[in-house]
Amino acid sequence: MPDRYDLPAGFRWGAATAAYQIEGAVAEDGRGPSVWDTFCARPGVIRDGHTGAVACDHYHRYPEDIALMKGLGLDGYRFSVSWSRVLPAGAGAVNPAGLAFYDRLVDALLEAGITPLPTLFHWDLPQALEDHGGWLDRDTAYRFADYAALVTDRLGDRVPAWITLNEPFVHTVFGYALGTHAPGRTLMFQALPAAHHQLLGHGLAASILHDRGLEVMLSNNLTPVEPASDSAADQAAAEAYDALHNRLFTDPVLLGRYPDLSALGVPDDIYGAVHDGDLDLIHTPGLDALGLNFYNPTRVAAPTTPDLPFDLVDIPEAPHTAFGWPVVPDALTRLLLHLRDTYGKALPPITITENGCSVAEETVPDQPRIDYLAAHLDALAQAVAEGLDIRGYYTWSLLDNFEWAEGYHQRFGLVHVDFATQKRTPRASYAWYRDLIAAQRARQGR
Ligand code: IFM
Repeated sequence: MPDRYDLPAGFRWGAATAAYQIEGAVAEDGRGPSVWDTFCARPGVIRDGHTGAVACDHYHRYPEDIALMKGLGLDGYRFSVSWSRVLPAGAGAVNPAGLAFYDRLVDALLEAGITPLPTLFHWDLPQALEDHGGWLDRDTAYRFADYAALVTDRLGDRVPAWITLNEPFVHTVFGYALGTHAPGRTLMFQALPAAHHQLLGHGLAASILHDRGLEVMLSNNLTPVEPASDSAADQAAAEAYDALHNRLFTDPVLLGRYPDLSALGVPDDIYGAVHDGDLDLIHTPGLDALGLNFYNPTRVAAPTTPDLPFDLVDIPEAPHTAFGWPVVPDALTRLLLHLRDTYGKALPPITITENGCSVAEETVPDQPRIDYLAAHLDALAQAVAEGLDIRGYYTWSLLDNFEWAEGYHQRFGLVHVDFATQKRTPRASYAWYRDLIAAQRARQGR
């Protein structure tokens, strides 16, 4: 039984999901459409034409899913709130049935002894706001703050900590630059105002939450960037990619400034999106913890075409997950130490808000996932041993779920879901994680 991690007292063990990936019930009880409903209806954009219309039917089956969490012995559960379930048009009229669902969910979690950790935005923007420009429109940041106020008015008495945004890098790049995710825009670097407006929305919401005595986190998908060689050209390409993937989303929040984006050809004011005072609004509220979603490092070489200032290349010597992502656990330690070296005293405590892998096996045996999780926890423990303040670990994901453009093909769950019958079957990794949590508790005498 694994009991070897030396982690701080109070370290929280959790699992994570997101609304569009598990809830289903997309047209029920007054929910309005989100960009993902619209995008999934476009032919050819999602593998095998899958959609999140039913997903894990968690909207109806949440008591069973909470029983699974209780069986794991989780301290915390990270889920996201569907903006268009509570505000069907993104702003204006509130849907009481939508708020009531999250009320029931939070109460049931607390009843099970599990602390809810909600994310306010995990990519499912109300379609009505997208119709006005989505995150390219500055006004969306203000609508996000209103939505944050509404949801925390209702749940803030029972939910102490909140994540504002999930992975604004991925949402901006896949959703607005490349068009492989909703809303399917292909603006390349002209997409970056969407990044700024998400960060502005974060800052505005963070102030409101702090005024209410709530803790605020932001979950970034960060990757250690390694140049393919020590040639000056590969190193310059790696720096350009690091600015885009990592620093663009972390520097404004922790340091109050954007990194130099000139290698990407992006002007300092991000095509006029950055107004006077915006960086203060983003930076001043501060973060109570940085949420870190970690999957893999990225190797970068000098560009081979004029389209981009970098090429992303494989890491052939590493094993790969079913998704084709390289498995390099010690890159997590390197990333954590790099964050400390880069941000120093400006770095808040860290919570790992996602980490996990998809495996090829459809059903219960999932040894590759156990190996992946164990090696990444070793890497995390190593960073703790070197002085990093890490407060918790939420694995992605509790359940197999709708994996965006991959549909139901990439299975990340500790629990297998048969999408035809909705039967849940805990995998070997479920038992492994349960035993790990129990052993850690015993080790810490709680
Ligand atoms: O499923 C996603 C999640 O929505 C965001 N982070 C990465 C996961 C795996 O791709």
